[in-house]
Amino acid sequence: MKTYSKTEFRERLEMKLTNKRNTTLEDTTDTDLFYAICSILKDEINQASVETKKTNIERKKRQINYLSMEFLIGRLIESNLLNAGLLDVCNEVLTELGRDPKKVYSEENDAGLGNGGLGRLAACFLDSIASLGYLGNGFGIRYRYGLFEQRIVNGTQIELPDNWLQEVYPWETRKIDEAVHVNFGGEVSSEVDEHGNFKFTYHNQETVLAVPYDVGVVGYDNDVVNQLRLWSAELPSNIIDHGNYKNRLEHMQNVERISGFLYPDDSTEEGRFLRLKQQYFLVSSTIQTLIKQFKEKYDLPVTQFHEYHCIQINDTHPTFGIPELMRILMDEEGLGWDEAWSIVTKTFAYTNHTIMQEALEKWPVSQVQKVNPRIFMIINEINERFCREVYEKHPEMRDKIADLAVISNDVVHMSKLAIVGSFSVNGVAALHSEIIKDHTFNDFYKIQPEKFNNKTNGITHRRWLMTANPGLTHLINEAIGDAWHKSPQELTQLMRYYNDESFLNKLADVKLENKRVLKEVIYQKTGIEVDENSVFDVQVKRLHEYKRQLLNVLHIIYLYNEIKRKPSIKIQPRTFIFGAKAAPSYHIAKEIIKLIHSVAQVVNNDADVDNRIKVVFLENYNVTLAEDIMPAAEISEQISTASMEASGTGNMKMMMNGAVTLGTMDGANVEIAELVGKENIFIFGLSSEEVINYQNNGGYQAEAIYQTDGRVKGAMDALKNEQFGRDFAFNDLYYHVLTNNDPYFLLKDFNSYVDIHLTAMATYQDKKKWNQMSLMNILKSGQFSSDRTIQQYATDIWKLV
Ligand code: 26Y
Repeated sequence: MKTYSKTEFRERLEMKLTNKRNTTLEDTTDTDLFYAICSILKDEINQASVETKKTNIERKKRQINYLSMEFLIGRLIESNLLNAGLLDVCNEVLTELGRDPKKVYSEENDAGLGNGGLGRLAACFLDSIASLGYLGNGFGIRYRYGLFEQRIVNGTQIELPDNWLQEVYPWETRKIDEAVHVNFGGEVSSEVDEHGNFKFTYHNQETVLAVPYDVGVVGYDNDVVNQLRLWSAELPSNIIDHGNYKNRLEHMQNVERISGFLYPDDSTEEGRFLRLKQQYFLVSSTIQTLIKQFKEKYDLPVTQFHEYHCIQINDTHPTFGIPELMRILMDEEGLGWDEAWSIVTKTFAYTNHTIMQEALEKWPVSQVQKVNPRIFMIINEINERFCREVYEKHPEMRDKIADLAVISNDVVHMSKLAIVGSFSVNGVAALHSEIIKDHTFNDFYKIQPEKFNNKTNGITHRRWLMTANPGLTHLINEAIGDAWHKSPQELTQLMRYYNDESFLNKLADVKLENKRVLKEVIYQKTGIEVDENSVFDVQVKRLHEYKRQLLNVLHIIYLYNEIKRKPSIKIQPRTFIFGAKAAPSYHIAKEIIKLIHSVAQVVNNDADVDNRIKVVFLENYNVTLAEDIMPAAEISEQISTASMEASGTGNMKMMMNGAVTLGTMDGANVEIAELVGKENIFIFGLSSEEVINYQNNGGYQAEAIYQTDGRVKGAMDALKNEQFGRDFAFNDLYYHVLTNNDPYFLLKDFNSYVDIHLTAMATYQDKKKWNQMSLMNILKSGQFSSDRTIQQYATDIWKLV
């Protein structure tokens, strides 16, 4: 991409301000500046994108298509500037103009088209695919409203619509000429043609227009621009509503609802059905497009499709892609079942992100039929053929067929369909991939072991270190140069500074500065004044019982009661920082948010505490807020019940920014521990094996621990008495834990959690030692760059190299 001197950039900015915003440098607003910068960038991106597409067609290489119901991309301005090589010059020009670059960039709304980890992972992957120069595009939905905006009113979560498209979204290009029709519902009839083959025709279907909006995905310093294609649902203009405008308006609104909302949960029947329609909408529009482009651009028979296309499905949400590709190959391209199936099963690869039974997608047959009857027929056929194959080829598994079946008890099991139709099934961390093989999908592993593999997650170090933490980036560049920008594993070069006190002090200075920035954010958002010299202990992630925010709170309650018991007690001052959205209908999760606020209210204002502990809840945790939080974190709380967090990626973000993990041996924590060594991480609690053993034997005796352990009882009783809320406000939480026999092992792990905090705080007293731990975490974090992850996907699964 073009490089600009400061003068050139400034001239270009002036030109854009005049032409696009009808204003001048002298009296411009931050909004004008933001859109003018976007316009400069967009010119560069479009240019490079045209080149990338051209070379791709010429090279005729295999392409990866990443299908995901979620892309949590956040803001793009800084990341695009960085990758295009324009971040420094833009920052300098803005600063010389007396503008604060951060303020200008904050004009961009977060694109919150995702719930959490899985959506953010998809965004990091796109950045790495482009930065490594691979041919790969993302496909998702352009939700009119993204993940809800969280407001806290009197300690209670309120959900507001996320109106992210209120202003023009500068990065997208509407491509109406590439719109496709997606058909829902109706009936199917079949006839036998002259060759004795079945021909299927569809009637009375509802046709929806899928309009693509393309967002360029800029590779780092390599002139590559891939695409993220987001589909939007519209009413086709040729549909006639018999001149009844009221009907037409209703019809239009109904259709547009398909891409109306990102679903934060699936609590209502209507919501669930719409979600299912969204899934089919995504895969049908995408796969139709891939086939069409393949035929137009490559001039090859469709039987070679899999040689040029691989489709990675991000969890089971895009699994209907499997029957949809079958449908197109058979009903539209005229292939027979076996030929079509052979192509499909060489095209699809499935990533699993959870082993929690309640999160594995299952859809009633009646609903799948309603979404698209032909798709259901194909799923049914896939199931019958698969069951027959197991019966014939694996006699030892005959009594397991009911468990393996894709359809059982009138329910379609999406993960089973995904496994049967894919050539690869991967977990997202080593431990998780083992659990999948040994437990979750053990029966499938027994008959198709070759499909199963692991790809440990990663995060893009460009966003999570280079743009989020310029202070640390600068320090690292000074120390080891900038080879790590393209080869993040080079961060290990920092080992040279392990005993260098002056470097370690500089590292501590950078952290302190980042804590000051976060302190200001906290003050602006909550009015709470925190001490930048206290330890910043951070737990930010979606709110879920298995993630155990409640364990964190119980510990804070314990600390508070210790102080109350003995006000002169010596404790390391600490700031406990939370950020978490709860699914709108998840009652217990919302109660935990309330509890955090009530505890904060009491602790932060108690004179006995004397500011030694502060509790802060930052509302509306999202990608942008995370960019302020990660660089300031010192303790990274990763305390899920062992075996339940597939990987976690916040753990990697904080590690890369020099925080030390305090966590269980779960998800990717296990690999973090292995890399940094047991001395540079604080591990506590049951192992995943222990948890699974207890689960298989009906759990452990929670009540007994509660009755006999004073520390546990003290913390739990605080929920029942009125210490943190009038009218027994947290009775629900108290009884929820005890009457369900504590399924997340809060009480079982409580003591070892309290103890590991003591160890961590004792360690913190030795500043040099702490800085060394922090450095060790940073220098080993290159392993968790998504560049490493994508390299592995590209080599082992996608076969792009
Ligand atoms: C079916 C629907 C309601 C649904 C929607 C979203 C189900 C699940 C999800 C999202 C799951 C998710 O974000 N999982 C997380 O994926 C991360 C990336 O692999 C992991 O790091 C993390 O452990 C896992 O919980």
